[in-house]
Amino acid sequence: MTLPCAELHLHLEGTLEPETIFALAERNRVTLPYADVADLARRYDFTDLQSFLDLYYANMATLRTAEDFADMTTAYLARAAAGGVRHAEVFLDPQAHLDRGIALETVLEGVSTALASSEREHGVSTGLLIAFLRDLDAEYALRTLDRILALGTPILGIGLDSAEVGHPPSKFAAVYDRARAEGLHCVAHAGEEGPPSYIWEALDVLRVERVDHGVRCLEDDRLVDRLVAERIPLTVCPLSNVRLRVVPDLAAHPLREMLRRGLHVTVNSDDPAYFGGYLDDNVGATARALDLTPADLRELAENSIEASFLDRTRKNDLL
Ligand code: ES4
Ligand code: ZN
Repeated sequence: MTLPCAELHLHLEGTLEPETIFALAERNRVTLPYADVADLARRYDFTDLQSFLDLYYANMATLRTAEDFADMTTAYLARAAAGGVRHAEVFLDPQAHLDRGIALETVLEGVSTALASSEREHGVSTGLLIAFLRDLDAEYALRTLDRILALGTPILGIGLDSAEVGHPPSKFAAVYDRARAEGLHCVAHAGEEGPPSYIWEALDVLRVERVDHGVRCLEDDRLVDRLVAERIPLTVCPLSNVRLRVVPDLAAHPLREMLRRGLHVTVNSDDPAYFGGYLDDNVGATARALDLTPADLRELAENSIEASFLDRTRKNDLL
């Protein structure tokens, strides 16, 4: 997309391209269980969210130093800028690295250094969203949040990701209460594989300001009415939805219907290295598959900026 836009649903660890995974493995002397880049790329054939998550977490083994985290972040920002992204609010999964024995300081130093120079180097303003792994317990998330706050790393807000079904938002009520008390923004993945009731919970219990994915809201008319009335942004990721079989193909994606029903939808790339494309690729492929009009594309770009946590002045600069 050549229109200036914001990316609001992007997992930094989901930007590791197969070539980068091999380069990092060599740099850090990590042995990969794949013969070569092509062998790894052949495994990007997912049947559901969990089949993707298994590979996504396994490939994180190649991230060891602050430089690795900085390089991953910088490569994403450069690619995003080339696709028209002028602002990015990006997710990081610190617990996935803590669990492999990488220090929190290492992870945050690398990522935050790269984010801090992004506006100067790439013309992309940034914000960091700390995502908690919903399949782990809430006490661990709370401890991790407290440690990050104590380190003083600038963060914009928190999110909730990983295996959705069986891990409803309400499990993390205390984490979100704490984040809100600290002045952090609150978002959560809900209604990707999980039912509409998880979107209700994200709104009512976690009091999120945006819903990540949220496509299953269409199964509940009352929920759609509420999302429209409260102008809650949904960060939709079309190529992700196809690759994780949330929808059968792009032509069947509900994005256009969501726009027509007045939902505040934005297009995002989720895990671009795994799902077949960055934000501009998502917009281009979806526009072709769904015959989106120039007015639709303008609405999507404007929605992304409005749905961001930027202040009014910077939003107006980008609009
Ligand atoms: C994710 Cl697509 C998706 N859903 C849930 N958790 C995730 N973590 C990274 N990508
Ligand atoms: Zn996601």
